[in-house]
Amino acid sequence: MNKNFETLEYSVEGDIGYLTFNRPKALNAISAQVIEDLIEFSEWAKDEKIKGLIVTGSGEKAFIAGADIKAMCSMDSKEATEFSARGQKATLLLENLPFPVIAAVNGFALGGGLEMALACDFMLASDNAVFGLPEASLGLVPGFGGTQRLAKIVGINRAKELIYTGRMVKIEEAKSMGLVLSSYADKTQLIEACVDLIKKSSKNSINAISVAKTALNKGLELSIEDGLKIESASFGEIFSSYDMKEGTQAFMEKRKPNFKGE
Ligand code: DAK
Repeated sequence: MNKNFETLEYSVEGDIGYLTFNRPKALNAISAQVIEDLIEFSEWAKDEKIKGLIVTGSGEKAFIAGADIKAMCSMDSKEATEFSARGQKATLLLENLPFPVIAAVNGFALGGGLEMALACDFMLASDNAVFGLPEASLGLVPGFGGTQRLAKIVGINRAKELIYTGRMVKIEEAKSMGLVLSSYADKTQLIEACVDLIKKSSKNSINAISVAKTALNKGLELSIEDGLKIESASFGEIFSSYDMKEGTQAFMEKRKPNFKGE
């Protein structure tokens, strides 16, 4: 089902959802309204029966050029804490949606924009993509999870270097540090690649993917012992699913499985 918000657009084609950050005049910068829209969207979208979600920014120039600097200028400490808390809630809801979520990074992904992309499962990007956490150059610190999620992907040394210097990273370097999986000549090809990836994963059980995603996301926070407990529980849970019975039965009958996502 299509659904529009003041700052976001959501549409469905086939069984793929498309979420677009839509403030092109401000290079899709994240205002308080964007955060509220994203929370409302994510709380609603968790029940969507889609096989994957592609998250992108309107236009060709920017995915998201960061938190809205003009709006942040006038915040006091209390408002900034609230803004950060709501932003963190939004990224957590996005991170835990029960289907694959791909950030299609077209152009600038800076500050809060990179933090939004980090809350997705992974990033594919266009060749003109530029990444960075320039908060320190504005006298700020990353406030939407950047100090936590970046290091888990690129390692603590590289994350510190990027946050301390605030420097911009171009696409080849972003791929070499594991921040981006692959890149494409333009936005059209980028979206096609995201669709292709979701189509490949949608041949598998969305139920199994969702359970594995929860185990992966939760496990990253835990010791190996506690993470393995989550894996065991997930493994047990999946044994009562229709898709597990169908997938294994289909293998034995030498046919393709007909998954229902339950
Ligand atoms: N906020 C507001 N407006 C922005 C913006 C932003 N982040 N980025 C761009 N814009 C606006 C520009 O002001 C301009 O608007 P007009 O002047 O036309 O009204 C329009 O978008 C087009 O931008 P430019 O004219 O600057 O375009 P250029 O091609 O020349 O440059 C650029 C593109 C992306 C290099 C440049 O716009 C730029 O440097 N933008 C700012 C990038 C940046 O520093 N991003 C990080 C923001 S800090 C926290 C929560 C969150 C955060 C921190 C703390 N807590 C509450 C604790 C996160 C912080 C950030 O994200």
